[in-house]
Amino acid sequence: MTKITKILVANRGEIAIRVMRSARELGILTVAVFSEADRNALHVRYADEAVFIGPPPSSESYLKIDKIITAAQKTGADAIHPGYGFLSENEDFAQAVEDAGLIFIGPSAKAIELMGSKLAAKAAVAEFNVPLVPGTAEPIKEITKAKQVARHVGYPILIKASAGGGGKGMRVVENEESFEEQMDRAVSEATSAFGDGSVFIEKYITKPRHIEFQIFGDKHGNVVHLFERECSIQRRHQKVVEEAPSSILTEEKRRLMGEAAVNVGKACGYYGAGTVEFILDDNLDFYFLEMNTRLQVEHPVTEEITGLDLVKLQIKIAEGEPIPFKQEDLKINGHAIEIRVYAEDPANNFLPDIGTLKTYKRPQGHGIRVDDGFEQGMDIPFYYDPMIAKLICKADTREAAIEKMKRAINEYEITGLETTLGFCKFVMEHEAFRSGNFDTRFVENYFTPSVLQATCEDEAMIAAIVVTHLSNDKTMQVKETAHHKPVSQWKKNRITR
Ligand code: MV4
Repeated sequence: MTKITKILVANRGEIAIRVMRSARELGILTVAVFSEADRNALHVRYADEAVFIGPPPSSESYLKIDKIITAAQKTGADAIHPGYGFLSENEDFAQAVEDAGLIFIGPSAKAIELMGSKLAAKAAVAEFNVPLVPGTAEPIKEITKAKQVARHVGYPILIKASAGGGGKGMRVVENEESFEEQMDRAVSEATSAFGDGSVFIEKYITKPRHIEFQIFGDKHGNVVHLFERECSIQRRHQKVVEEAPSSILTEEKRRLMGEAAVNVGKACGYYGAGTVEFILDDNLDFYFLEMNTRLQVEHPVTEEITGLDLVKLQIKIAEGEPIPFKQEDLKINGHAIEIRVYAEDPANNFLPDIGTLKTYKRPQGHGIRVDDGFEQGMDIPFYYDPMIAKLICKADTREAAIEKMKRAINEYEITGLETTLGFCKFVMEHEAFRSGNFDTRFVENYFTPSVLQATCEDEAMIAAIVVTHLSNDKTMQVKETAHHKPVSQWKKNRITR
């Protein structure tokens, strides 16, 4: 057992702050790293110490392994937490941290490497009775043999890059005639994108639901799961809404999937926090897809329904402590939903709309949590992911959590840039979401920018009506904006106070 006394957080924004908060509660000192673009960032101010690591592009700062390790050594940190993104799933980084005599707060470099190869991952878990999508378990070498497999599992099939993941390097093949052409493309794409042209085929599940299980392993061989997160509401592989628990799992299905998730962890000798991704077909049969070897953006919904602090758990495990509870001690408490608030314009193909947070007021009250890294007046830097915040609502039931989320969205005030708040409100109000009857095609099936315009016009109309009945300064501003720019200002001057 090694007590950690000082953690360097190799990340920025909300996740850096999230990690530092838990460290501080454990009496552990914190070190931030920052690029030129983040001199005034909140994670820098929050930390006990901060080290400058280079120019704004992440390739010259947050992705520089030696600069980060040097910063840890210089400040006397004894552990590094990678957050998510950046170096969090880089086995060379994990190894370099350990080689420098520091503790990597995450899994072993070996586990990261194994799960980074989709084929190696499938091979490893197959021996542990984890259901896999029908297809090939080895890289495709011969086209005739591959065609045989495809014919056997049935078209449409999906060609995936072994080194891909998160939807990168996938190709749907509708019939045998286009097989060869698509295969050639997939191989050359995988070669240029990942430096590894290995591809494999799977039956294409056409309307999958994406359900992932949070697992934790310790350094003593114990693995548990912390139930599931439903992440089917996504847009181009970017999650928009996540919730726990999933409304379609029965107790029995949850038990079976949880067991499979634990087996995935056991298959790779996993320790730390990990996420096992499954897809479910319309029979609700589930298949292992891949494993993410990091703490995920959406971890707060799991924290809300289990009452556990996942970052503290990560730190304890990194120190060598055994998991402090048994699987059967865990139970789901209530329902939690997270939405991601991005500085993107849903009316304009979700183009990043970076700029200054002219007004920034968070919603408050019982069951509402906001994880963010900004304050009013700050700029959203252009160099990084444009996520402004995660808004998490927790209540006794799914219905109550949805209603709470609607209130929270209405009370969130952000001006100066466009955000995905209105888009998330659209999801919360949609019948398919409310009924629980949706799959990963929700956004493409139901969303067009015109659904926002409708909301906007309604609000402009309501604004105009309110203004005719009231005449204080505040509502006068609403009137002006609503009248001059009714379309693009739809969420900037909400009057639902
Ligand atoms: C699939 C699939 C259908 N059939 N595999 C996308 C992300 C990557 N983790 C795997 N993905 C998929 N794999 C088979 N055999 C559909 C997807 C998929 C998807 C999966 C989860 C969440 C959203 C998705 C959106 C499009 C496609």
